[in-house]
Amino acid sequence: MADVPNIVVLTGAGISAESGLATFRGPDGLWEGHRVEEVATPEAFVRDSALVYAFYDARRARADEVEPNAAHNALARLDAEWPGGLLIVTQNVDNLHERAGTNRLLHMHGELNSGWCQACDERFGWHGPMGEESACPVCQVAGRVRPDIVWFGEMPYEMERIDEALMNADLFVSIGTSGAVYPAAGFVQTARYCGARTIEINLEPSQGSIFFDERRYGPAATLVPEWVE
Ligand code: BJW
Repeated sequence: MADVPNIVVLTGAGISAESGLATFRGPDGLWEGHRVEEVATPEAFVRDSALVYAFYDARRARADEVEPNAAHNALARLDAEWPGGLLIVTQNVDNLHERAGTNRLLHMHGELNSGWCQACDERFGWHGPMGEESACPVCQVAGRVRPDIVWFGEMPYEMERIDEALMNADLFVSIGTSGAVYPAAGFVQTARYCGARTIEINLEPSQGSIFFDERRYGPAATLVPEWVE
């Protein structure tokens, strides 16, 4: 299979927009008047944990109400049928890629349906609300469970695996992300430097649009199936 190209796909909030999940930086990108940079930090969690729990409770509940769209489904088809290397790296914390059937997937910014105990350092599946009173299902300690989400200033997950895939990629495709948040915003440059062809699929040019060899602008649920076919 050495001559089958290796593909890395990066997805962001824009791929879930047509499922009904809000993006972060668009006109509807505020949550009760707060910018994501104000709630998605370890400092915000120390300062006002109730606010941060409420932010993720609302998003966890909303994510359960929506369905994968044609873009998630097309990537799941690609995953099932592509004979070469493929890694889908999502910045999204919803589970729409896996609900569409994608297996070769990494959640670099964590998952809404996961909790992380600060007492015993274990991670575990989490459904329903989380709060100050929540007890860890592993060590039973209460009050030390936080959303398993990568906040600003924290190290995104699986960076070694992602870097390796980017270095071996022949094609890098970025879908539905503004290119405002690092290190994900820099993946296009790494992949390009290592010889990959680069494609951007987004509603509008991202902050790193100049680094893409090919740019397709419009809704992901239309453009991603077109690209996959
Ligand atoms: C559509 C559409 C449709 C709409 N169809 N498209 C280097 C330079 C400068 C700063 C830094 C740097 N390195 C690190 C930093 C600091 C910081 C950072 O990047 N700050 C910036 C604000 C400048 N980064 C970090 O702190 C990260 N950690 C880190 O860097 O650790 C050290 C390290 C060093 C070296 C190597 C590795 C690590 C951690 C970042 C954590 C981000 N966390 C969040 C919140 C948590 C998750 C959650 O609650 O959901 O993750 S922030 C938020 O932004 C969320 C997202 O995953 C992330 C990206 O947003 P995304 O997905 O791009 O959404 P939007 O809304 O911005 O864009 C949507 C796009 O879709 C738009 O363009 C629309 O047009 C489009 N669209 N509808 C197609 N239908």
